[in-house]
Amino acid sequence: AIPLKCREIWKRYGANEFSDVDGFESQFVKHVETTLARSIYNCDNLAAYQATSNSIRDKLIVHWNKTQHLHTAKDVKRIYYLSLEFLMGRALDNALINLEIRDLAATAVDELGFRLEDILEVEPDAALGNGGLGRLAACFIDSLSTGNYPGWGYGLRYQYGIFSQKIVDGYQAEAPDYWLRFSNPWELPRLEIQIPVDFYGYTTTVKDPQTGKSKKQWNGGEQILAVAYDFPIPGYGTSNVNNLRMWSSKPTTEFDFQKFNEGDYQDSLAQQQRAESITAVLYPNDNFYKGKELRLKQQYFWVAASLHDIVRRFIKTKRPWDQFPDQVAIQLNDTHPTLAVVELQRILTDLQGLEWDVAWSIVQRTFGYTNHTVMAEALEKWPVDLFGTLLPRHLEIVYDINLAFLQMVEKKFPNDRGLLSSVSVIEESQPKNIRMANLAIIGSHRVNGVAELHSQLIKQTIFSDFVKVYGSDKFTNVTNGITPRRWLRQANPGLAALIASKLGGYGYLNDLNKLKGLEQFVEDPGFRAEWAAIKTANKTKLAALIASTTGVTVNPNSLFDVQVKRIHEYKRQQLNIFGVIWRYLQLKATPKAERTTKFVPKVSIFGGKAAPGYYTAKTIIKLVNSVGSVVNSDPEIGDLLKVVFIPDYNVSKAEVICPGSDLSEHISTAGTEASGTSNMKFVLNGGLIIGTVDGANVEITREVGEDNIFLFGNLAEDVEDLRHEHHMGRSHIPDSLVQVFDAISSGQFGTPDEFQSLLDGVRFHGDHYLVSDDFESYLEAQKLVDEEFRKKEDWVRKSIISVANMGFFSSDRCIEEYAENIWNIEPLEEKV
Ligand code: GLG
Repeated sequence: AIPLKCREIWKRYGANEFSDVDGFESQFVKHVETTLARSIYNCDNLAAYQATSNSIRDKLIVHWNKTQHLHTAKDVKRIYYLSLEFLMGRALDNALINLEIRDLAATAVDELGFRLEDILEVEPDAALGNGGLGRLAACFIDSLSTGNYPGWGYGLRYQYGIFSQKIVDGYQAEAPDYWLRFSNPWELPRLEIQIPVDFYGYTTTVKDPQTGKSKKQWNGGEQILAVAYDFPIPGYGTSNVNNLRMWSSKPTTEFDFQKFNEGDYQDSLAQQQRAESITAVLYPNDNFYKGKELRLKQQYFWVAASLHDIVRRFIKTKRPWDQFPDQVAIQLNDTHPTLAVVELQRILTDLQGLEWDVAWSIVQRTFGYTNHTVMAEALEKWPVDLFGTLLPRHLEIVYDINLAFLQMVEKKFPNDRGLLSSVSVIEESQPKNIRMANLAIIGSHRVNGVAELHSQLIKQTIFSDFVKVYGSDKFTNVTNGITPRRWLRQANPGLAALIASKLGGYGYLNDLNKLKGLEQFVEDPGFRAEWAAIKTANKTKLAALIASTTGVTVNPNSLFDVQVKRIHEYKRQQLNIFGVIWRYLQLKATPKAERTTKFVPKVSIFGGKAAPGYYTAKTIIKLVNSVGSVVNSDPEIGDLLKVVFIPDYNVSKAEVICPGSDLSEHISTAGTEASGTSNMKFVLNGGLIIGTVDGANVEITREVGEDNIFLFGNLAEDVEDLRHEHHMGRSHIPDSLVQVFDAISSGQFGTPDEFQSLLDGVRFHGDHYLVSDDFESYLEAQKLVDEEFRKKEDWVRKSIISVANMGFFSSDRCIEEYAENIWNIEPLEEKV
């Protein structure tokens, strides 16, 4: 500690954060001249972005320090959110908004000779996630800070985020996303925090010198260091700043000296590269599991480092182990961090010497598990051999956990072999697998789904046998949400400002139910006109994005119909594009004079990445682009229909796309989309939805009212029967869809061979996603959309009423529910 007599000076100079334009300017110039070693003569937009970010970051760090100090001093319970993905997007604009200094910064950079918009555009997306699951984690940590909850995120600092998508001749091509090309002002490298993580090796039994009892010990084979990088997470309307800690892998020794001395220079570096490869790249699969060893290595590396950190922090409090769950809550974002259950049990028994049962009770009280999908192909299962080679001691512990669990089940349900084999952590297959979801359920005190329907479905389908074992109280629901700071205020400043002008300021941004107050203005024509004008301005902005990324000019007066999300058969972009083809065929078949009275001019907008190895998804992208090139160049059609695929859909593009939609499509086969979160983003920005009765669409309908959403399609409860019908060969393909298929097969949209498998999936291979069953109903709903869109004033009314009723979908509400029902943590606000 610093001697008392020296502390005066510390106090005098400590924590001088700026609070006005002058203060910001002086920080900015200082950073340009010293941090960046540039000057007034060579300060470009990149340097201006970095100087701005560094200035803001300094401010955040001051608050970060205070918040962390407060939490430690008050010795409060913390929530640790473990997620292999944090799809953060850009940080600067968000920080300016949360700190409520956006106007100040805009003025200052303007006085310094820059435009804030240009500076913001320089920042690369932090794209450390695939889709909804990763973006949910990002919204949640924003809400944790905003709600003053003591909480940290733990993730991996991938050097390469999700690939960037190029469209070449209509096909997806992948390019690496090296987002750290320029130094990243939003991370604080904590190079002094280096946690050794072991892999491989073997286990032995040793005598504990203290107790004389024998115990298991893991002798690791390979050791790698986890280095901490901290990302301060500001809250809105609070000075609370939480931490997102991301681990980066590093070799224990820079290189192998012995090999070097023996003249083997190349090989001496091999180990270093091996170590660094662990956090090199994010796996680009969404809702799909692929059992790669490096992925398991990533998972253990991250979990071991994070738990080591959490346990170290707990030990400093000098509390007895039994109080661990009173101080620590850990949420497992999907099964990816399930090894944490095993690792904590190992730490408590092997390293801390606790009895098995005492340790296990601590483990169970600590963890909660969130399930994000019911689809079989997404559930993680690790082959026992691979697992045991990489983590020999953990495999033993998994077997012991499973044994104790199965004994409990056997006692409760004697002789129920079927039950035992379905709930067992070990799948008795060839080869044997470890079912991570089963382990996560057994190791947690609460399991939640992410929307009402989904949480019901997991109880009735994949986890029904666990309901039998534990009762249904262990299972709960927390419907997903989104942060209105990024998804309204940042993405749609015009609409956010209009709302603020009616609701008495921006207070609604962290009390989103206040939006309800907008309903009273629905019948105010002036208000509706302003509302509509903002939508048009946002569509104009989206049209500019479309022009610059696809070269296609679209008319902002057309109906903008958007489907942007990962490309996946269950999300049914194929249903959408088949519908577009149908529309095109209908247009062509209608006499010219009647076309404009029969059809609303429309732009069909697609976007989204396909996993690099997902052939069918890539075929869908190609079909969209092929249809686009035919339709867009058809002189007969003109503005009546345009079809575009916006390449490289990511968070910052979503911020332009969501505010610019009239209609967005959330049309998954009922029962397959756990929640969806972009549905919420679109409605919050005044767009309407066409959708199936699936995921959070159900609750959006409940909130905004049935008149304000276009629902269609079969219900989840009927899906199984329909699939059965298909398998019995009793498929019926409606005539409309036959016509679409014929058009494709005739070569109207390019070489039909490429699309054959897509059509055959529907015609001959069981139509697993029920495209044929829902097609007519989809066309009906689209027809209704056209009719409603013509009634301009009514459409605006629907838009306003919908936004007014979106309060429920704030991620602040989610975090409150988690805090109360699962984590048992309280907010704590730093008083300034
Ligand atoms: C999953 C699901 C989405 C869900 C998201 C967040 O597929 O339906 O909204 O998690 O819970 N992999 C995902 O994106």
